[in-house]
Amino acid sequence: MTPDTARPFVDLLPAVADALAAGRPVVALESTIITHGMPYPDNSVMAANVERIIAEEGAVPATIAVVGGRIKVGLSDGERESLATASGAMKLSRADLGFAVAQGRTGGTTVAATMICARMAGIRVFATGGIGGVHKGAEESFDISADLDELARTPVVVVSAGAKAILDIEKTLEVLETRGVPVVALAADIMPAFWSRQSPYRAPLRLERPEDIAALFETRRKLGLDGGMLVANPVPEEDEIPAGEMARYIAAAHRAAAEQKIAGKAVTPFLLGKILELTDGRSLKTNIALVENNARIAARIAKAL
Ligand code: PSU
Ligand code: MN
Repeated sequence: MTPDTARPFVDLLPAVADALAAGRPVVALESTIITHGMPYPDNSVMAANVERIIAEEGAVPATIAVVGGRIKVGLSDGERESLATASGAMKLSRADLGFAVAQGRTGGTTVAATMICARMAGIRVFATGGIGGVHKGAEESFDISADLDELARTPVVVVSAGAKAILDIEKTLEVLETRGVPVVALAADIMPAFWSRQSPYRAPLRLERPEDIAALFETRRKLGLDGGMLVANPVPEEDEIPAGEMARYIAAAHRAAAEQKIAGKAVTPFLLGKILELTDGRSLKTNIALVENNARIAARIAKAL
């Protein structure tokens, strides 16, 4: 639950405040993908395009970030651009959100922190690229993203292209099941793998339309089942990089991370950057396409709610 004492730390963009007050659909967007997930200027172009797509679908976009200690729900064009070029922005998850607010810092919010802030504002749908999850070798490193715990506790629908394929998707699905998080593939039987339409694993649940996702969310609320839901929306065919091909780049990126002893929150940004290099920018094009595709579906779910 969000206490009322959180309100003074949150700035709602006027368009977002109006939409929420009028009960019109709003879609939250994360910002770690802007500060740590993509290089400039692609991050800036992506962030603007995703907002435009949501608006074209008839919903109001709310990109979430912490700027100078203020929790921003909805960024102006200027604020979004500053964040895209900010050096030294923090990567904020549940563990560091309060620190950034208390210390007046600036940072991109991960899936976990964006869910928390979306809930504070009363937003129920959120679009991202891929969630964090159980890293390969987690049995040694204990590296499991806080995104999974947040999905278990915070009632927000997260639309993704699955878990990033740099992760151990099988273990990620296991943890989500243990924590009681419904994982629903949209019109697919197989769990997507971020850059690729298919992973080797079946999706736990399948629904055909955004309206069905909205109905499931509402049913879970009425049943008193708390926590969020993960929607796995496969990247469009024309934009995908087949899983067999990605496997080579992912393995090479993991070798580089091990050689350079990359650990903790640096792991995900390092691997994404390495894969971008190894694919000559192709992974970035796919990443942008899948975020846009998720934004479109998230807007439709928000409209149906
Ligand atoms: N999706 C993307 N690019 C990203 C991320 C997701 O397409 O950069 C970010 C998200 O913010 C996610 C975070 O919450 O990576 C996961 O980081 P970690 O594995 O350290 O929890
Ligand atoms: Mn981690």
